[in-house]
Amino acid sequence: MSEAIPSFAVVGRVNAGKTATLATLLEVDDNDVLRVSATPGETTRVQALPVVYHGEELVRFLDTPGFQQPVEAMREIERIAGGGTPGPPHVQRFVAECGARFPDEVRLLEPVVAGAGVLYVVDPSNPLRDAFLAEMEILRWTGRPRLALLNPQGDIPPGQESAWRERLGATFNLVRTFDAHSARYEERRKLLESLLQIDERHGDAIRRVLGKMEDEWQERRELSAEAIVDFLEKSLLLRVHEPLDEKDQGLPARRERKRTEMSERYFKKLAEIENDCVKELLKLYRHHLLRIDADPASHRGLDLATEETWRKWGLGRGQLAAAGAIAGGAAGAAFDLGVGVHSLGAGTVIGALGGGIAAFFKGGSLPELKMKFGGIKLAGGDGRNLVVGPPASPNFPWVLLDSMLLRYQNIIDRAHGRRDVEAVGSATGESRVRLLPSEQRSVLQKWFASCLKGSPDRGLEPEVFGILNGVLAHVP
Ligand SMILES: Nc1nc2c(ncn2[C@@H]2O[C@H](COP(=O)(O)OP(=O)(O)OP(=O)(O)O)[C@@H](O)[C@H]2O)c(=O)[nH]1
Ligand SMILES: [Mg+2]
Repeated sequence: MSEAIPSFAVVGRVNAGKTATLATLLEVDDNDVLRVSATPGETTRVQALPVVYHGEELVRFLDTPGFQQPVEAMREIERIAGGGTPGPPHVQRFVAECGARFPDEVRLLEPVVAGAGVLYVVDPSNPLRDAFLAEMEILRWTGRPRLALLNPQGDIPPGQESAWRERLGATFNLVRTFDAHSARYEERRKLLESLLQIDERHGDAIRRVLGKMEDEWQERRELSAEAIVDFLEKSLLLRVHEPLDEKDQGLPARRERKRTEMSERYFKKLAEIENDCVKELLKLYRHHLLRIDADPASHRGLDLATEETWRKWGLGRGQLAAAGAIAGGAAGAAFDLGVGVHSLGAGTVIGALGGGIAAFFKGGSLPELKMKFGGIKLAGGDGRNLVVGPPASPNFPWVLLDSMLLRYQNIIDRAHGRRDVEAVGSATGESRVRLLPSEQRSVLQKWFASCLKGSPDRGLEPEVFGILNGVLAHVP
């Protein structure tokens, strides 16, 4: 093992979650690279996981097989020490001589004896038995810098975590919790910082890893903001066109059929645009086991038609009005909102809005929930066309944005150490756009309106990007 590259071996009882811990820390959700499994003894050899930035290996982690016979191995090392206090030379001899009887213990101790630091993973929902105490003793005798990680896999009985902490605190340089199934960026960063605390000799390399990690995270966020701006623009510009022939004009039922078919096509395309954005986000955050779930058939991805969506996502009525989504321009309809309505002039009215808004604002606590489309527009002159465009609801762009922000949240919440397949989903979580300051909502609304009118305001785009980048930075 090269002395120049700091190495850390992840050790612990079989099934403690060693591989899952590394998978989450290093963002590997691929079982071909790191096999996480409920079968004890899954990892049978030491696997090196180099942390490489731009071709340079900065730190190396080592996944190891779990302790299988810690008590017997401890006794063997004591025997080698011949009644004296066991220490590094005795562990070294154990590694050199006892491979046949203790294949797992020898394999996991090999890299430690060769100079690696120790990350000891325990599941504190297990009672603190002799076998664990034996593991701790052996690791103490190696004399290497040691960090203990509590990775709870189930409910911890009262008092048990403090018993673990107390015991570990006596033998390890530092004790931290790292839940391999839920740790996120912040916890990953803290784990790396803990390595600095147990082994300052490798400080430079670890600080460089931390710096690179921060840069990379920022870059991903910016690329995500770009992907979301692109998604919103494409969605708001989306129109489905169909020529309108003589028969369509003569037969209302036929025309209606055509419109239904076109709106289905519209939502299918919308779901495709949405899926493309989610795909991009999954790629940026290196997830392969999250399923993309926008379903064009049910429009589940947007769910604009359900009351639930309106209650949870998008802006409230007053917020919509303040953002300028409603500008009092709908054919002089009188709105009685009980809040200040800023009449910002017809210029800011979304092009596709129709009478639906009046119903929305005059209605009770909830908007009228019927889908309203840009409507059948007869393009004048030679080419007569049916056009299906964005739903007329002024909340449409806000619900689109909210649903994507919730997906983003779900993506960055997902720990790479998990191996279950899950839908990205958007059905949980509270509205994020409602938390935006009103000036930011106005800027976004102006830009949404320009997109809906078919000519995105390029001048506003940097500001829109900046706002979204800021929003993503506040997703924990
Ligand atoms: N609920 C929960 N389960 C976990 C957690 N960490 C690991 N597991 C599960 O525990 C089992 C063992 O995880 P692994 O990471 O394979 O454990 P290991 O220590 O590498 O096991 P071996 O290689 O067999 O020694 C798997 O089914 C994991 O999904 C956790 O934080 N929470
Ligand atoms: Mg393993």
